[in-house]
Amino acid sequence: MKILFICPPFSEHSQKDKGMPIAPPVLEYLAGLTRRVRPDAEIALLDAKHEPFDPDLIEADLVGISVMTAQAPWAYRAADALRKRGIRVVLGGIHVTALPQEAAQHADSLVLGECENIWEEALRDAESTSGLKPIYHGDLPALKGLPEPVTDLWNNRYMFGYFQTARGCPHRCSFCSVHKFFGDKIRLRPIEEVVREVAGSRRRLFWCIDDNVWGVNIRRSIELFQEMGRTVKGKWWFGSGDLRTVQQPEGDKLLTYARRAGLTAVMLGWETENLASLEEYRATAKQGSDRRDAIRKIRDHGIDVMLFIVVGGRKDTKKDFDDILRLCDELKVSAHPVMLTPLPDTELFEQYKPYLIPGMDWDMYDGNHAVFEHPSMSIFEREAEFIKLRTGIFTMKRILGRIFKVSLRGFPMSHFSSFMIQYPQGRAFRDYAGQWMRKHPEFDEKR
Ligand code: B12
Ligand code: SF4
Repeated sequence: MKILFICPPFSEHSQKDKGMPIAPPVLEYLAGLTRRVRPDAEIALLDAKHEPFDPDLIEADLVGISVMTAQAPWAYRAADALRKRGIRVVLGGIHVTALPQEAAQHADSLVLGECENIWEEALRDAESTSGLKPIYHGDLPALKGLPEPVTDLWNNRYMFGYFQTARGCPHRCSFCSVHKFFGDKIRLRPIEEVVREVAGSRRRLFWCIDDNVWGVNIRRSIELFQEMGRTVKGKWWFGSGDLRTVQQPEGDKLLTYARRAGLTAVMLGWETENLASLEEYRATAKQGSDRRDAIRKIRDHGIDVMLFIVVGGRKDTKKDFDDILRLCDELKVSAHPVMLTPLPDTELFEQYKPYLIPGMDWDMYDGNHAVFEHPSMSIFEREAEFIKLRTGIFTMKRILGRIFKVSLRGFPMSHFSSFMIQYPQGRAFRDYAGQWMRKHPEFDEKR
């Protein structure tokens, strides 16, 4: 059986520039899982962000498309075109799981939730006379013995691969899909399996896609980092963590071993400077009591920091956009701001339902757009502030200023990684900002 897995591109309203050179984890993982359950299958991968997609040229018995919300319109169009040619399409991923009735109109079959325990059955059905079932319900599998990603099927050269050590999150941030989809209890991969996978990979640079490389169980994080430091040599990675954990008494120990394990940069959910918004998003618990000090501490250990930020909520004003740039300058850190986006099947979606702007397709839910009414700011005002903030964060002067703030304990890889994370994001966003400004000639950058 010939199976093609596709990762849709960013939405048509997002940046055209490709950003960081990261191989889509989900495709490498699905290839690994498929090789395990159907070793005879012929597998191909298509990252439509980097490669052209022409449905008329696709030759496959089965196409699997992974769908995040912002990718849904592209995925549905692709699926419709492939099915018109008689190619069967399976849709899976977070958006499909949140809105199965919508997705079902564009697929022969849906895979809802995590697919480890049902993918073999779906492939068997695809070849049997009874055929694919309309829906396969995945569960929350134990993470022992997961297949390893397949990295040799690409036409492209990606600088960064990925690894994952856990799924699920006990926090309940209202804008986030993770605790709903992966559950609110953390499931852990055995440390020896993670270490074997990373050590054996032909790649040297990785993104650890865990939502909390630390932030749930400090003892487990320390053990993982100790083992990685002992066993994995000449490999470096970045990941996401929280601010609270490093403020605990064992914070220094955690950071020491994290750097020895190859951690060069960490993305932290600061979210906002507006305390009313922080409470509204239920994101206070993970902040700790002195988050500015937490940042200094991490950087003193030679690990670079990028803040995850949400702007444009209904409790935010123009000041909250300005405060983020001030914060970046004060702490000399970079930030990845997104517009607050009520994604389907999150608590925020229910809360903001009355304010959602009708007629906006899901590709507008990409974190760059204002998709709900605001008490005092128009759509244009919010998007203009967002453009100013995001382009302001990534000027070359600011990028370089930040790199020199990372302690020499992390030299040279943390400094190299700081550049490799910041520069492509800045370039991609400038490209997007250029498109946005052409559509909005009334925009005045200096205002
Ligand atoms: C890696 C990642 C990215 C990467 C790469 C994504 C990619 N396409 O591969 C990049 C940086 C590009 C990215 C971008 C964004 N991301 Co992102 N990202 C992630 C992250 C950290 C890991 C996802 C992952 O690769 N997991 C590993 C794979 C193996 O697992 P998986 O995808 O969950 O798939 C499992 C099942 O879902 C199923 N499955 C999935 N697809 C399919 C398909 C088939 C056919 C089958 C059979 C099964 C199947 O099988 C897998 C194993 O069980 C998640 C957080 C998380 N914890 O999941 C957020 C996450 C997916 N991202 C999210 C968001 C919001 C975004 C952005 C909009 C954020 C932004 N504004 O910058 C952009 C999207 C931009 C766009 N316009 O498309 C949300 C998605 C919510 C939603 N409803 O869509 C998540 C969940 C984060 C969150 N906190 O809510 N992201
Ligand atoms: S934003 Fe991060 S900490 Fe909050 S629920 Fe999502 S994954 Fe957990």
